[in-house]
Amino acid sequence: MISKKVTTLEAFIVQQQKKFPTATGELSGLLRHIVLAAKIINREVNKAGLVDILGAAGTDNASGEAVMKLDVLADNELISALKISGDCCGIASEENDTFVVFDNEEAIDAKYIVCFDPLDGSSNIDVNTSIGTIFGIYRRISTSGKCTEADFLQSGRNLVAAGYVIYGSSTMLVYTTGEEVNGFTLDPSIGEFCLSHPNIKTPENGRIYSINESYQHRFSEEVNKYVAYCKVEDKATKRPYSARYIGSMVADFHRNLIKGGIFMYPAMTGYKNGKLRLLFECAPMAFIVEAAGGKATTGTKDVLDLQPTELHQRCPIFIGSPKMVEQVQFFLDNADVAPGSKTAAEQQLKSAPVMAIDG
Ligand code: AHM
Ligand code: MG
Repeated sequence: MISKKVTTLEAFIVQQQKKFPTATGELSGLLRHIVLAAKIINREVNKAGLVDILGAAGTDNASGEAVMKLDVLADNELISALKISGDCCGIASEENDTFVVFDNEEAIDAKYIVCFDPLDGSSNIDVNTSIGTIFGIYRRISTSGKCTEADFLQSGRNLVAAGYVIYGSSTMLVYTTGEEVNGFTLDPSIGEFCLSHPNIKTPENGRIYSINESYQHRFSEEVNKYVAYCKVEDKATKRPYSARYIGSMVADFHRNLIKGGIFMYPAMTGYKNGKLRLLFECAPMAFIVEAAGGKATTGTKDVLDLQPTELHQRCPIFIGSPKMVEQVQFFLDNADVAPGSKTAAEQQLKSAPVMAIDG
């Protein structure tokens, strides 16, 4: 029995659309189809533990059906859902070398394109760790007909909407059109995403830093100094911070968004632009974090201001609570502060901006 008011995602989308009397419903239609694909991906992710019983990827399962790798399956589900939506003229995805044009009659002139990472962190599937789908929606630049590469090479500032789905202890969709960020939790018993985290604001400051520290010897001195700073004992700023790194960006980002923290994937030797992709991972997450009051920088500019020149472009990223991003920027901009040994880090603290910790 329903004992309190529940807002389903569907009802929420309708409410939002009513706020814009000139809205055509195309964006709402797109979101509905992304959500449909997400529910199917969720179902398959939940079954992943059975793969050992049913057969490994690339082989046949007990019923003789080919078992598809989950990231390929997720990619296919999103592509077909978006293609039939009729509201999207093409997509670019981390799984495909080039963009995919939808030239079916109902889609060819549609005004939106979507960039996505269908299953981020998919190396974690085997060990039951949270993974996610990340998406960003842009208005096309060309006016009609088949979409072109230029439609995809847009800076994050042009995003119309972005979101992610996290397949975790529960499945959640978090999305924004640039104003509020709202979170919806999937109730599997009714198959509906229900509003559970309205108007998410990320804490101004936090006590969590997320970075793959095993690459320390490849990071710049400035990045290492910030990491050293995070570990220094200091009551006033509630350090040391806690290190938390799952290796699944959606999961690390989601935790930090809610609790306050910073996620970093910097440039390093061998990866001059880091590992993560601008169009499929960094720009959508930057759009979400800014709408939630946070910040995202490459170290030299806001992630959202970076103009892509190729679909699979990577970029360094420092993203999360605004005061923490400002703090890492301080270290990145001041190469002359002493390196991060404990004594030197204590010296840096004197010259670093003073931070108020919110809890
Ligand atoms: P993927 O898109 O191939 O899954 O890779 C992206 C993932 C992110 O989710 C995560 O933050 C990062 O790779 C982890 O990389 P690393 O193992 O180098 O720390
Ligand atoms: Mg990825």
